[in-house]
Amino acid sequence: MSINVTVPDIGDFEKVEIIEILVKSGDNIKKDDPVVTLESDKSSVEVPSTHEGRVEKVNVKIGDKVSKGDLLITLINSEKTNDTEKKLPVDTENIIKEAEKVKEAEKVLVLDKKIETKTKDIKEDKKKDKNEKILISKGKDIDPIETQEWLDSLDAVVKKDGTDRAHYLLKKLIDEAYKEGSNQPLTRITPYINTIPVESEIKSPGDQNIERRIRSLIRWNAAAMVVKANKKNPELGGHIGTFASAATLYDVGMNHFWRAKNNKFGGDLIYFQGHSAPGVYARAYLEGRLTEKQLTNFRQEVDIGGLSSYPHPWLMPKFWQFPIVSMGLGSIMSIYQARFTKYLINRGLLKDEGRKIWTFLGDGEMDEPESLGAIGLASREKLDNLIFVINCNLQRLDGPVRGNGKIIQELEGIFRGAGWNVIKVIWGSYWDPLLAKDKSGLLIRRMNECVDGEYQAFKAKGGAYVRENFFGKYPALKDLVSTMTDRDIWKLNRGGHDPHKVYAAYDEAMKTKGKPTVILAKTIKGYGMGKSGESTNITHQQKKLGEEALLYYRDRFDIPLTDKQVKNVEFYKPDEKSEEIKYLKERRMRLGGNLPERTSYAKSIKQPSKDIFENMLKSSGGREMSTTMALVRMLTNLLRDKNIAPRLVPIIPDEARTFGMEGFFQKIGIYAHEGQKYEPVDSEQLSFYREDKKGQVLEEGITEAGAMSSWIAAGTSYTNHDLEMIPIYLFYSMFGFQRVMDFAWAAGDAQTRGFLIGATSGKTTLAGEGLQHQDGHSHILASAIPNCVSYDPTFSYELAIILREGLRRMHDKQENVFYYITVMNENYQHSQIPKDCEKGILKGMYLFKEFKNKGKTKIQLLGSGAILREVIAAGEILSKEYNIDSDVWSVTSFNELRKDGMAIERKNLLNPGEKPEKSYVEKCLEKREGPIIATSDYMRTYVDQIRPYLSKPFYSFGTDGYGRSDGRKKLRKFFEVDREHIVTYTLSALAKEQLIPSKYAERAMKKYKINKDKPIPTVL
Ligand SMILES: Cc1ncc(C[n+]2csc(CCOP(=O)(O)OP(=O)(O)O)c2C)c(N)n1
Ligand SMILES: [Mg+2]
Repeated sequence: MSINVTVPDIGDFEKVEIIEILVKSGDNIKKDDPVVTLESDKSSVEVPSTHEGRVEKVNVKIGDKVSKGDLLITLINSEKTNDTEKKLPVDTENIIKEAEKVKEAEKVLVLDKKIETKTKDIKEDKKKDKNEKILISKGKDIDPIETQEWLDSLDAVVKKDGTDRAHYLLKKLIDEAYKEGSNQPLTRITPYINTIPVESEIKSPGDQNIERRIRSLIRWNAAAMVVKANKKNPELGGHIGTFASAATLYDVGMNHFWRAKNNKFGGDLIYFQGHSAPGVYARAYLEGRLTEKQLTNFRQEVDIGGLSSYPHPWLMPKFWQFPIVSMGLGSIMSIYQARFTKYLINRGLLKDEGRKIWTFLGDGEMDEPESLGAIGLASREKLDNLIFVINCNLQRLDGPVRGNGKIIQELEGIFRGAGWNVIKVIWGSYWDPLLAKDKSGLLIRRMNECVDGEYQAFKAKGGAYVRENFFGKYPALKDLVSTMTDRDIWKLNRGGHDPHKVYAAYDEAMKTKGKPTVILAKTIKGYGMGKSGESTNITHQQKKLGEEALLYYRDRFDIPLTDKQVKNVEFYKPDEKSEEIKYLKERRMRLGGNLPERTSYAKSIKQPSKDIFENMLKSSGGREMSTTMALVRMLTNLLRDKNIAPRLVPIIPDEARTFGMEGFFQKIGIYAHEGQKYEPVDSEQLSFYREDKKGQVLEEGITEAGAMSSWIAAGTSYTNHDLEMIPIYLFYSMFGFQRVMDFAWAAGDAQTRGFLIGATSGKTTLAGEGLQHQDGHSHILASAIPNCVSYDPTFSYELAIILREGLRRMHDKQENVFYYITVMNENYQHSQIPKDCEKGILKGMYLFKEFKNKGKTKIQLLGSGAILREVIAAGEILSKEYNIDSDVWSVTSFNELRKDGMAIERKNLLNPGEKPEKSYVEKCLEKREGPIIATSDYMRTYVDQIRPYLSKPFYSFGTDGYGRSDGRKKLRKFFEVDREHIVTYTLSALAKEQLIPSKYAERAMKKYKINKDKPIPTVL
């Protein structure tokens, strides 16, 4: 049977051009195989076959314009309809359905009846109640006996049916009360006590004595490292107080939970809080991974063998994995890391081994918008592979995080409201007997009413102060601790310093399904530092401990060092055969190896065959298109390559349609961990919004920070998952680096590999949108990142060469660079690749055209990106109307030219006796005649970068100043980068160089109506 494959619904488009035919008659094709590619001026999409079969006839040719319903090909059907096999006979199916319906109806009936009688009873009771209404004064218990009855009932339910049942009943009661018009109680916050009750705590299997000794040694060495460095040179800085507060939180993880990467397991990923790095080094020292010399050289990295201040993979590439010392980045980056891990699993690229992502954050850090900005995504996507540990030492750098409130309660409310599993670890085991004894609830009440400013003071001022000011408020509480000494009171510990409580919390977090977990651990900043900074406002900055303080610290943690050794600030490492070292190593061995450790066993990706890019090197003929469209076409082609296709990760923050990428929705699907639960409104159309569990596109919504975090996760997958991926993140170029520069910097540090695409770039090229949208500086920002390679191409062949090289360098040769490429939305024709320009395209410039009119005067015209075409047009005018010859250079990257110039200049200066080498830009231009006029659609600084490496007169033009909305022509005139201004300024520059009389420039100004009195655009 012959089947027609026609043009499907393609939305509002009519008469769309066929640019590729992907099948020929005789081909055997499958359902969904692409048949043709259609391209409108906005997007390019492949049309998939609706059936499987052999192509009988192709009814269209390249260049044809088609609309919905037009015949594309005919197929001879070879589809096996196994529907009959799968389907049950209709009668059987109906019988089953009927039976099921009856069953369901019965169930509902029984339930209904139960509910009916119950609600009737309740309603009647309530009516009664309402009549005998008692006036309730707010907050006071007007009937304690009744309250106790309710509490007893609850207690009975918990005992008989468990907490889940109690929770269910409470929820039912609340819902019922809501229906009756009562105010909803605030349920987001629980009392200021531990979430896990003592009786439910899972006990640590560890040897607590040894673990305490190990922890003490780590504490000592971490503090000694900072003190030693600052003794040597007070400039070096460092932090003691932060790790001192977090030591137990890390130790329990290291001894019992965090599994390393090895040949059997992918490894948990741990985001260590940046400024607790000394503690991480101190443990690695005991493990024998770092030497004493390295510890001595903490924060002295310039000579080989030092340790970096914070986690910087760039500086310690075999050790650190995640650069998160810039506050706030750790939270969002790890959320997207957890999401990307699930993405790889759902796409079938990674085995689900139950790996976890653990993120350590400061309580002060939670004020950063990036810290909380993505927590909704984590619960929405059910990231149960994610565990946050927020070290709530109640302090940040200057003072308390919430002196007048309680940060733990505030964070509990926020995270619980966002759908996270919240585990509060507030009080240590010494509090358990007191809480058990306190039948009146007064202790919890006191705990609830104290604010963090007070809690901070309690720990700074000692046991007697706590007795008076905490317990002393209520006589009954004072009595509760009457048999305890001040020292006993002082010993009442906080949850985050109690390994039992921490263990129980971690254990529960590991078991939690269906949602992410946050552990809010209450600790003391500068724990153990005594007068020199335990829980004081200066703790964060404390980096020099005097002799007395060091001796106190030694005694506090029982470090076996003599006074003399303490005064010398010596490190302490027990013998390899000691119990401590054996225990520590054995724990890590059981957990698969060392942490943190950065490795990569990713295989490089086989590069696509040349023909994938071949089409892009040809002239577009009469066809006009934008470089954005050219890029989308290239990506479409890459998706046909079996090696590249599965590894591509297109990332878009809600601009797929702007960039003409909606064809990807249908082709590779949008990643959605729950698939698509609804019939999309545009399901009839070819490019419908198709969500899929195996979807490939990361459609992030409007979050550049989130999209960037995804890009970093994908671009470091080669080390975190041993799987090389190719992330390509397209953004509005103005909302790229400008919005997420700190992430881009961290991406460089993390050695992220992938493409960033600044779409709709150029200040005069994105017409209409105006001041906040028109980008004239993203390349300047890109140039600040040392391992970012950036390009501003004009023609599709340039883009193809750059993209191909990027793939080769990053994903085949596995170089640690990333690419920033700008593309435009201006449609124009693209010429065929000129001969021998590939090297120049990659180095940053090549000779595009020579205007040889045998004129006497000559000029070098340099242009880039969107403005190159204006420069070419100016060359033509100069040649035709003024008899001035020119060489026109396409500068694909002023940034790359600068890098080369800088390196060569430095080399020459370091070798003054030798013949100087020439930079690439100098080599290109030295033998060429005439001054240089260079123009781009970016601020002049971009172009000026090559000025130092040239010995000829040099004039730069660009788009300095705020953008504004208008058409491209007017904008280019306004910023003086249109062909008329380039001609005029060229004539003027030639006059200045005494090469032609000034009258030509004056005449041109009149001719082109250039107003000399118009102020420079930077002030407009
Ligand atoms: C974006 C950013 N701003 C400022 C800093 C400087 N800084 C380092 S630590 C710190 C205080 C951190 O307090 P908190 O998050 O509570 O961590 P703690 O040290 O108390 O564990 C500040 C302001 C930074 N690292 N990053
Ligand atoms: Mg803090």
